[in-house]
Amino acid sequence: MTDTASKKNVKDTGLRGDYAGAAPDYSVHQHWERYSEAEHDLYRRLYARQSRLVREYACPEYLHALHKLDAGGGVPRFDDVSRRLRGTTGWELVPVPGLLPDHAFFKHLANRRFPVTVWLRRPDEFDYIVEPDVFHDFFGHVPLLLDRVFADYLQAYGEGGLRAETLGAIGYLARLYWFTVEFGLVMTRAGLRVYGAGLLSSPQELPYSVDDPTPQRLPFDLMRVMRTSYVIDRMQERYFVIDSFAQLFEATAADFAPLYAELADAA
Ligand code: HBI
Ligand code: FE
Repeated sequence: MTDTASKKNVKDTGLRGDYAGAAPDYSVHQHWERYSEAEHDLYRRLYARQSRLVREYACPEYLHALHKLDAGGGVPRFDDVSRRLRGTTGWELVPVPGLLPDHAFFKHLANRRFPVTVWLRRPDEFDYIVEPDVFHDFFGHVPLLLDRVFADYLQAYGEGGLRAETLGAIGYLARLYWFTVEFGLVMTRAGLRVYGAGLLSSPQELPYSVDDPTPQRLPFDLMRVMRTSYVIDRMQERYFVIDSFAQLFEATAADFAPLYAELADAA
């Protein structure tokens, strides 16, 4: 979700989660029984509002998966959902305290494990939160783990991230994540739709990203995406539009080493 985690050791970045008790892979226990009724109610209200909005703006694959998951009755039990995911695309959820250092994050994705933050925002953060909480991670990211092509892309992305580390090219791949997994748009027969989690979980930016004339909407181009910087704490000034998840998956098939070299020369 942000490159803060990749810059410094997350234990001292002032992030909200409790990293002290995390395992070496940054996993923690979800302790689902510890969520209060007030937290389940806040989650239900976030889910009710957002699931009305996504009907109009989300891509069909996301809507189909959200319906299948049917996880709007409160904060979901990650173990239950992992069982569902393992049986379809082989993914599972890993409870984490929040943003992870890049290596840990990529390692999980490369092994079909999606890190999901365990804490929920406060009521006064109902409309906006800068760090990913359980609502952003679950409502935004988890449903598309049920889509075979997207799920394959995400694993390929994780493997690419581990390779990028050895080439000092994390920043370029963080941009690819940002402009696809977090803020990606897709052109469908019915028009422009959203698949990016940062948009799907945002009440303001979801309609804005499709309806507002202000932001640029550019055709997905791998090199252009990796050359484009982004801001994390306000609405995006540009979005990239893919034709299909297959297009995304194919984009990761290339060997990125020469691309990184070209980007570094141009920088
Ligand atoms: N950690 N939990 C979590 N979730 C993310 O989306 C995430 C992260 N760490 C790093 C990160 N995203 C991005 O910087 C990577 O794309 C590089
Ligand atoms: Fe995210």
